[in-house]
Amino acid sequence: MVEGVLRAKFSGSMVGTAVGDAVGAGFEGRGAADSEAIEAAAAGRELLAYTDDTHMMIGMAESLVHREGFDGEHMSRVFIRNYDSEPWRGYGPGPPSVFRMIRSGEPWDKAAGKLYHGGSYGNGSAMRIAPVGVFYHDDLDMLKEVARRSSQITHSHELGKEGAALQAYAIALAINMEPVKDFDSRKFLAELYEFVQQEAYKRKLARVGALLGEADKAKVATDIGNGVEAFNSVPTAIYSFLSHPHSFEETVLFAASLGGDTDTIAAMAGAIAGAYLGVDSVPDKWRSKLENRAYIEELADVLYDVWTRKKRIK
Ligand code: RVK
Ligand code: MG
Ligand code: MG
Repeated sequence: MVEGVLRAKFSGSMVGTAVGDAVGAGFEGRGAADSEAIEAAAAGRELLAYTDDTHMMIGMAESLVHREGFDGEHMSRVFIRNYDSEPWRGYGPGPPSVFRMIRSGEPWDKAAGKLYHGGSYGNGSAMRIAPVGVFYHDDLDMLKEVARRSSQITHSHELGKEGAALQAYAIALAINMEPVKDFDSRKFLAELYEFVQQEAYKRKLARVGALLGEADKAKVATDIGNGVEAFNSVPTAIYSFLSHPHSFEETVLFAASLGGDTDTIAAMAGAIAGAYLGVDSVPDKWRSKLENRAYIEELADVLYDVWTRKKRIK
């Protein structure tokens, strides 16, 4: 792939997460909305501020850059440092409890297992996964391993880990494809279906296939899910992309209008769309107002440079 195209895809996935998060924020916990209402709300805001989804994605990228790859202990420290400086980003209940345990001496890969029963299956480890999806796009075994290990820091339930791995895999597939007119949604979906092992995800991805071509938002939300659990939101983000593969804007507006966990579903849908279409597909009306845009774009660029350097050494 041409250098500039791949660089734009790295940036597209990270900026796509942040823009999706910011556009979807403010509509959480409600029922389905009109895309026009989501668009009008974004247009009315001076700044598109992001939430914990993007804040944690930034932490993932900072750690990958600093360690030139995955280091769980380091990544957990970066999460804690970032959380301590901006705890008001709207974190779910799980991660701050894990951070407290790690701060008190619990090992980074053991703390999360003490939450809920057998760890969290919230979507918190999938929503932040874009940097892993792009950095390991050319090594899918490592991608799966690192997605699961990074999830282990805060979301150690098998369904949490598989949700993070599935979202990373979707991003990697999208990165590895040139955008084409006749994008084959069913082929993309079939690859994801082969990748997952848990029955919960097989079932949800089968629903994604059954509903492709349906415009009924309420049915999508009920059948595939719009909740905070990874299995009720990662497949929904995938559906949002697969039903609008040619448009970042339509993908994000659809995802954000499904109700429920709108910021996170739109963040994950935006991550896949941005990885496929590149950062220039993100409408300027949103990109120009994104909070910390310059920093996020710079981070994506540096992550790309680290990836290039490591590839040359290999
Ligand atoms: C506020 C039962 C479980 C569970 C288990 C449920 C931000 C719990 C972001 C829990 C995202 C919730 C979101 C979230 C990300 C998880 N048994 N219930 N084993 N595991 N749950 O606490 O980082 O918005 O109801 O790990 O995944 O925008 O409270 O947080 O929307 O899932 O939070 O899981 O949240 P947590 P998170
Ligand atoms: Mg959030
Ligand atoms: Mg959310």
